[in-house]
Amino acid sequence: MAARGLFITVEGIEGVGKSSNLAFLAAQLREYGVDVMVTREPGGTPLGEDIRALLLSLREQPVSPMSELLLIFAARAQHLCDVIEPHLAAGRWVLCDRFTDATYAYQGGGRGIDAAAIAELETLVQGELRPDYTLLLDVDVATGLERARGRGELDRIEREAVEFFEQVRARYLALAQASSGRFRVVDARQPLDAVQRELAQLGRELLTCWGVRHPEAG
Ligand code: Z5A
Repeated sequence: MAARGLFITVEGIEGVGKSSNLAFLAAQLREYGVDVMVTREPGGTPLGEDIRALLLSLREQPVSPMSELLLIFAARAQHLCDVIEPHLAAGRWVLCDRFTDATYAYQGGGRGIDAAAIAELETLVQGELRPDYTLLLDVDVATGLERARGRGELDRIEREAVEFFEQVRARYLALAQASSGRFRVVDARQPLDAVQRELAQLGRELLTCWGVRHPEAG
C-alpha cells in the first residue's frame, strides 16, 4: 500500500497570487518526480463547482453568514470524499488552492462567525484530517485588491469593503502565528519572480523533509 501523500494548502487574500504560485509549486514538485494533483476550494468536484458558482454569484438578497458557511462545508465534504482523501490515500500529494483556514479567515474574521462554531464543523466534516503544510501568501489589502480588480468584473465576495479584507488578512496572520509549525508566510508584495525564488527554496526544503531526492542527484 502506498504511503499517504502530503496535503499542502495555499492561502491568502484576493489577488495575492495563489493561482500563479500554486502552478509554479506543482511544476517544481513534478520535476522531482512527485505525483501531484492540484485542486481548489470551494470547488474541486462537479457539486463543489456548482456551490462555488452559487457562492460567488451576485444576488438580490443578502446571503446570511451561516448559509455561506454551511455551503462551504457542504462543498468541502464532497471534495474530501471524492478527491482529497482518495488521492492522499493513493500516495499523491494534494495541492489545494484554499481550504479551512480560508473559512476561519473569511467566515470567521470577515463575517464574524465564532471560531468555535467553525471548529465544530471542521471536526464533523474532516475528522482528523488537517493540511500538513500551508503556504500563506501575504500582501497588504490595497495591493491585493488592486491586482484582483485588474482582472475584470468582481464576484460577490470581491465586492466586500476594504475593512472586510483587513479582518480576513489579520485572521490569516493570527492563524499562521498560532500554528507556526504548519504555516510558512511569504511576502507576496515582492515581484512574482522573487516570490517564486522563495517558493522554490521552500519546495526544496519540503522535499528534503519528506526524503525526496532530485532525479539528477543519482
Ligand atoms: N472562500 C471563503 O470565503 N471561504 C472559504 O472557506 C473558501 C473560500 C475556501 C473564491 O476563492 C472565494 O471563495 C474567495 C474566498 C472565498 N473570495 N473571493 N472573491 P478564490 O481563491 O478562487 O478567489 P480569489 O482570491 O479571487 O483567487 P484567485 O482568483 O485565484 O486570485 P489569486 O490566485 O490570489 O491571484 P492570481 O490570479 O494568481 O493573481 C492575480 C493577479 O495578480 C494576476 O494578474 C497575477 O499575474 C498578478 N500577480 C500575482 N502575483 C504577483 C506579484 N507577486 N507581483 C505582481 N503581480 C502579481
